[in-house]
Amino acid sequence: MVEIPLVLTCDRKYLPYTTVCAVSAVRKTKRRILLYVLTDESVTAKERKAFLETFAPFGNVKAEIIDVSGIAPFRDSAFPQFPKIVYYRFLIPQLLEGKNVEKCIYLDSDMTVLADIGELFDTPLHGKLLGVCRDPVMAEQIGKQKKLPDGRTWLEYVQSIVKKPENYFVSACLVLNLKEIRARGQELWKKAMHMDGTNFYCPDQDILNMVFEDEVTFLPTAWCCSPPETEGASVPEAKILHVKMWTTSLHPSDDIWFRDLKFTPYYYRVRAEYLALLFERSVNNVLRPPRHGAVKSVLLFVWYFLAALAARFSGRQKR
Ligand SMILES: [Mn+2]
Repeated sequence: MVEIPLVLTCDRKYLPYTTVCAVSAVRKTKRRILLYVLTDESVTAKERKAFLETFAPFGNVKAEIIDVSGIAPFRDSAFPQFPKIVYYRFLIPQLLEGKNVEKCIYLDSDMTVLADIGELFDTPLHGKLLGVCRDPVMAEQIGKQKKLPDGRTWLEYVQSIVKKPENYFVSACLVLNLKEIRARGQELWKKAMHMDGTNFYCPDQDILNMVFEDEVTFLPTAWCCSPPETEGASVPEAKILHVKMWTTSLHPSDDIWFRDLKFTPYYYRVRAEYLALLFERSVNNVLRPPRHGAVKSVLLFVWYFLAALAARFSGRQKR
């Protein structure tokens, strides 16, 4: 197959970030991408139009929005970082059924594609239902012997999900073998769809691990890299980054993400929100010394911030 079906999911809040993720894939991939975005009633008609128009200048993509409102029976998780959209990926086999698609890539919206996803798409799946990457974040948490709020270690938790904790995979980057899922994976898929993720720490991811543990083939971890936030911690071999770049201030790779953002209608909005976030964090850091009250701290901060801006724009201080 020459064309590469790529599926993303979002609601209104995630739409700008989903758009950046899609743009990053389109810009780095030579072959034509069939882009399917699964979304719900929260995204307005105007926003849908703007989304589709974003991809018009690119010659190698055909974008389509698939509305899942009404067919998505999912509930928000107990944890606010997991809204119900995390389950929309479970709808992919059903929604692509009539589209003659034998295989597709699914990516989380908080990803940035750095390499041609044709290579990911062509990786052999050896008859398994899913291509996945081992979860580097979970491995790190297990290594640090971090504990969960319920007192269990992460290792104990993962052992309650899968037989082999070292094979626990991340659900952010999946290659779905739709042909094989249709042929013999329907029951497993139905099982996953109807499981209640409310009490899992990583709802959709834990469910996929539980159900498909014996039905995955492992892809190189370069396709799902979660570099630490510390400065200088870029991952040179990374082909896809998995970082919420819009909340991760001064990440070494944020310039890559902002470059892709420029191709979307959200550039100024997201840039402004990012600056406000940096400002808030800086103010909070200023407020830390106990000798100053909040008002004095903010005034001092604003004073020095304006002075620094003036110095930069007058050319007296360039980095
Ligand atoms: Mn993610």
